[in-house]
Amino acid sequence: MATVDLNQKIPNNVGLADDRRLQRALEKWQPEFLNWWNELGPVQSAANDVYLRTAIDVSGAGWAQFDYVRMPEYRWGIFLADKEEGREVNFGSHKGEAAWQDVPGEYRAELRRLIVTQGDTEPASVEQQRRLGMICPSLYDLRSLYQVNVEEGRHLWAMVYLLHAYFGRDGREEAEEMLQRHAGDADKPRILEAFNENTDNWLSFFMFTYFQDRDGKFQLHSLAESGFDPLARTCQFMLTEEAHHMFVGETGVGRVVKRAAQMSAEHDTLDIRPHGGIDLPTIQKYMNFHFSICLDLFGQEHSTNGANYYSMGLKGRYLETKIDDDHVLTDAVYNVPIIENGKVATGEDTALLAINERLRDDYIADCQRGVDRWNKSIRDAGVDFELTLPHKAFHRNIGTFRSQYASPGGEIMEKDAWEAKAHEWLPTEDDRKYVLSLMAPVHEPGKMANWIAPPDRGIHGQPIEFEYVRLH
Ligand code: BYC
Ligand code: FE
Ligand code: FE
Repeated sequence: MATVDLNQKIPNNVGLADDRRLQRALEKWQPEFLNWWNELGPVQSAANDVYLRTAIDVSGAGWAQFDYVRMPEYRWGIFLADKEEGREVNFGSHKGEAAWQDVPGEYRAELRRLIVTQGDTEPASVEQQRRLGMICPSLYDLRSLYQVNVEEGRHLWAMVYLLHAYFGRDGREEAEEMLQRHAGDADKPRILEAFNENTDNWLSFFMFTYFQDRDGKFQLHSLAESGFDPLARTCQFMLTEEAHHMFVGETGVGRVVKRAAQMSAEHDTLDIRPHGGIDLPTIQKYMNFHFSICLDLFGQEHSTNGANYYSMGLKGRYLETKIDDDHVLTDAVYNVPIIENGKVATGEDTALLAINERLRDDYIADCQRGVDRWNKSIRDAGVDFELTLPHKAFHRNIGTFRSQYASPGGEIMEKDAWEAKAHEWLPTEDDRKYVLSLMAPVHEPGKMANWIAPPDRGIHGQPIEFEYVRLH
């Protein structure tokens, strides 16, 4: 069950060959996916040989095979974590019932919406990152970008499989639409705001994989708790791939920070632009931007959708089964931010209605850990600067703080005063131009662009100077 035959037309561990209808439907979608990949995936990449890992097994160690692959020939497939016998719905009003192997009819619309929203982000991120390969800071980084891209493509397959297998005709229609909405498209944008943003430089890419893929981690964890077993199982396996995306983000930002700190120490100034570095204050601004748009991805603080998804048993909390409470939350409360007398204060909501906020809080705590590590490397270089996550009220477009003007410290301000300060807090046109001006491709194996430190080690035991991508 666990091992996957990569020679099948659609590699899978779901017994696709035994379900001819489903197999035919997915084989019809496959060329549409490839067309999309060729048109809107990584530009000018089709002929490159890329040292990629491909999933061959879903059970723990040894799930990956590493080899040179041309991306259009990547074995995108359908992999579900192994079934856990006797699994139950672990939360909500159906707690204790056997986990559902089919879609519960009364929750069909909600479940479809969750799967569609999750699925939509996957191709969106590939579209957002499609031009980055042209300006890679090293072959090592180019390979990381491509690895992330093919896996996001596979994550789309994961959701499309669920739509095809469990939602009949409207599932197939949703699968088509996944390839029709596009990141940043004026008429048919992607569903969630952050997936329409421009990601045209590598500092943004690393921030994206640190902060935005981490939203993926938390959302996938919540869906991995689902009482709808096929969704839970597919998300469990997606999480193993997700870990690498966040590694790319954490080490990527970490290497830019390390180089900035080195240059700052060497020249005894934070202003390292004359030396071709990305200065720490600019890194802080990019962090403010990416973190704040990602906080929006958790939805409103007070959400009946969130409460319903939970009570229906469709979407749980982070590490639901490890939490010590009744998992029904009829009487529980949760602290939520409110605005009182022009200040951010702490209010109380029912735990059910505050499900989104709780996940956002779990996410923030997880984000902070990498920031602490980056700060250690700044201190180690002997530089007096500290990166800080902005307050959750800062630069928000969903929920309580929408249409508010809060500083990164969390002070609510007048619009004019905020706007006069915004250039200190968010990347300006000039900052963006400067960062973009540094983005020139580096193609010599082992060589790094000047603004980024080399990684500590290579991929899969290979040296850093390994030819991770053979360009053609
Ligand atoms: N943008 O009740 P609320 C990943 C809408 S990332 C635009 O708070 P809910 C990945 C909302 O739809 C993980 N609209 O919303 C990362 C609702 O609309 P209606 C992606 C937004 O439903 C990197 C209204 O506002 N997975 O995998 O509780 C690379 C009321 O809001 C936004 C998921 O998101 C927004 N940010 O929460 C590749 C999991 N936020 O009903 C991949 C599935 C809210 O008024 N999705 N709205 O028309 C969900 O669980 C929920 O849809 C959300 C939103 C948590 C996103
Ligand atoms: Fe993903
Ligand atoms: Fe990801």
